[in-house]
Amino acid sequence: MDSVRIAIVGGGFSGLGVAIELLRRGIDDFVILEKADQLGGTWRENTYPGCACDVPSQLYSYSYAPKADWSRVFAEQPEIQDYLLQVARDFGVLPFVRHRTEVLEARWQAGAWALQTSRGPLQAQILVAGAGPLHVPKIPALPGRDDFAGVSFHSATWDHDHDLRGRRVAVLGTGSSAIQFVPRIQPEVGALTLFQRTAPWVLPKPDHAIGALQRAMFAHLPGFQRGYRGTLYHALELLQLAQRQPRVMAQVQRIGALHLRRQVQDPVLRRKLTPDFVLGCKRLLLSNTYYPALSQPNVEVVASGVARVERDAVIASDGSRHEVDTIVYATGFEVTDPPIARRVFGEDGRSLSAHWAGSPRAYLGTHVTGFPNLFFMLGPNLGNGHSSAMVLIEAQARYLADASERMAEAGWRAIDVREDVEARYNDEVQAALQGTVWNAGGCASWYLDAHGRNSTIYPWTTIDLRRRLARFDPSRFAVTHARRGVTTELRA
Ligand code: N01
Repeated sequence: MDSVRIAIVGGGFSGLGVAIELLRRGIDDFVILEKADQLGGTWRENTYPGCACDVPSQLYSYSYAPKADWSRVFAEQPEIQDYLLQVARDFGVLPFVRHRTEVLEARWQAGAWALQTSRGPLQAQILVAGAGPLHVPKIPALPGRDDFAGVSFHSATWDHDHDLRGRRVAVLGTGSSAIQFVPRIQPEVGALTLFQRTAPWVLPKPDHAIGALQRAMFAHLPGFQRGYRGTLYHALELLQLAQRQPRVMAQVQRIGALHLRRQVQDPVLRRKLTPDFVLGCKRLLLSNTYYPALSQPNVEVVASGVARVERDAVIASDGSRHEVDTIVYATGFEVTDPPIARRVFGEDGRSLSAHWAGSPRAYLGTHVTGFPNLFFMLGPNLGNGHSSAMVLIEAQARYLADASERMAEAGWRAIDVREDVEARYNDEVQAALQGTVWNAGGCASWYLDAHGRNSTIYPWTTIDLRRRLARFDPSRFAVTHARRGVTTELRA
């Protein structure tokens, strides 16, 4: 059977970051298994109008692959996708990518991962799950949804063949995706009905085109670019500290209230758009164009969830009926039961999904007891609402490469995080989340799982996480020696 040391599932920023780190250390016995015919992950998939990153591009890029000529402070999707592909080419990653290869199943068997892919079986010593936490679109199972006679699609699978000019469009949802595309489609549609179950906080977006002078400074003064990135990074870390304190966030919230007051003159609309939870409880939204778009005469905001769909209409939970010919579901992603968890089976034959039972947990967001040699990228409780995922990806990639080198040097076939270590770490995380704005800010968000447990947010700063991931510590694991096949615990 085809065999590699490391199989990386997914060719987004996570998978690419791991591949680059391995290559930088001279490790080339790995593959990236990518289901599509192009790398990119979320930035290949999400092409909705106005799709952009809400983290400044100078920070939303690999620290070792800075880009001097980002066109804006917050770059849009095509530019981010181009950057990702360029980095893959520059770092020589493409020969390691198996495109159109979907991982259907991965089982821990006889001391290795046995993978079934859409292109045949593969064995790997180490499995890296880099399929992304926000990957699979979530469309609510509304009664009558399938009877809708018009066109409907999710924001992450935008139907670009469907001309929206003059259409009567329903948009469901008011999260990061909706606030980006609503201002873009509003001028061209005939009528836009926005179903808002929860009014979000929206802050001003400090976005602008980057001028030639600043680009030249980034290009010719690497110290200036590093300083700019470092300043951004540390400023955002302060935001994380504030988010741990709902009282502090209630003060920051004044900026959101002022933004709403300035941009929406109509008192009725303003009341509808006023949130009833503490800012930060849901992901922070940034936009200068969202409120003005909602104030246009062709837009109606229905401050209600959706009860059902009919052939030609959406029926709101408040009973009102809205005739439409297009529905855009901006209703988020499957976060707590990602498909990869249903496809990975551990030591006892159970899937990761069954093991988690709707409440993901891991040690350092990376290791799960009973799933040896599995490394989860951006896994449980590694999310952060303030900084760049690239910071986490780089830290995890270095950690993983360290662990892999350590395993090879010591002749360990398998490492499995100790149950008590995983449990203690998760207790610590949950204790730190108590009283934070994510848990106690008075909202229902996708940060909380079906059991009401916060299984997505890392409660501390990314500086703290980088410290924890700086060194692979074998004393936290049961290790199995390759030759002797004996499993021991190297307790400190
Ligand atoms: O999804 P969401 P998203 N009836 O889950 C509503 C990242 N991202 O795609 O608030 C009616 O945030 C739901 O209502 P409520 C980012 O991490 C990043 O917008 O739960 N409405 C909510 O308004 C983000 O957090 C960028 O009451 C229903 C919306 O749908 C994550 O992706 C850009 C409903 C879902 O909001 C997800 O964002 C875009 C129902 N049955 C996205 N079910 C960047 O810039 C759900 N809703 C990096």
